[in-house]
Amino acid sequence: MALGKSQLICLVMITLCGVCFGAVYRVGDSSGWSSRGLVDYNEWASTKDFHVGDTLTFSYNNQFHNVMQVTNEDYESCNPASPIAVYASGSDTITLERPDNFYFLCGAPGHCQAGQRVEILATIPTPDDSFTSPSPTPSSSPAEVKSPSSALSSGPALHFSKLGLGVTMFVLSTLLGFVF
Ligand SMILES: [Cu+2]
Repeated sequence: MALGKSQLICLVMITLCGVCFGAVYRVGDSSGWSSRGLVDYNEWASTKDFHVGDTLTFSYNNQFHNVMQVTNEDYESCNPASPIAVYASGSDTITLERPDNFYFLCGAPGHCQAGQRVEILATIPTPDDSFTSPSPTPSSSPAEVKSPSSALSSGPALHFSKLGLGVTMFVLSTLLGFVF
């Protein structure tokens, strides 16, 4: 084996980086974040499989709407008075940083009641789950090109997480073989 230990560690880091790239979800897809009843956001969410590291993008006109992360209780009662976090840029990207239930609503009067709220359950990704994730956005592709797994497959990006994990396991076991 021509590779030194440091090179192997490097490989592991690069591979782990690839695994950490999450999917990006635009809330409501083309309708964005709206109170017009165009989207049932919880129905939208139920068709997705959210994982830690994924990001949500809320797109909306910030003259009329905002995004508040709230507690379960405030979500159920549409209470915007004590949010955990408030976003109001009109294009907010929120990363799901831990496995948990996340609750979002629009704080404008009446909007939450009209259905502008969503509950997101983020789980820890498993290799099998990554097959159902949508492709990462183009911006995450360059890192993929540098990854060791790209030599193994020119397939769609959505297979990358699984490949990355597999390669990581392989490299880790090789590393362990060197050490012990
Ligand atoms: Cu609103």
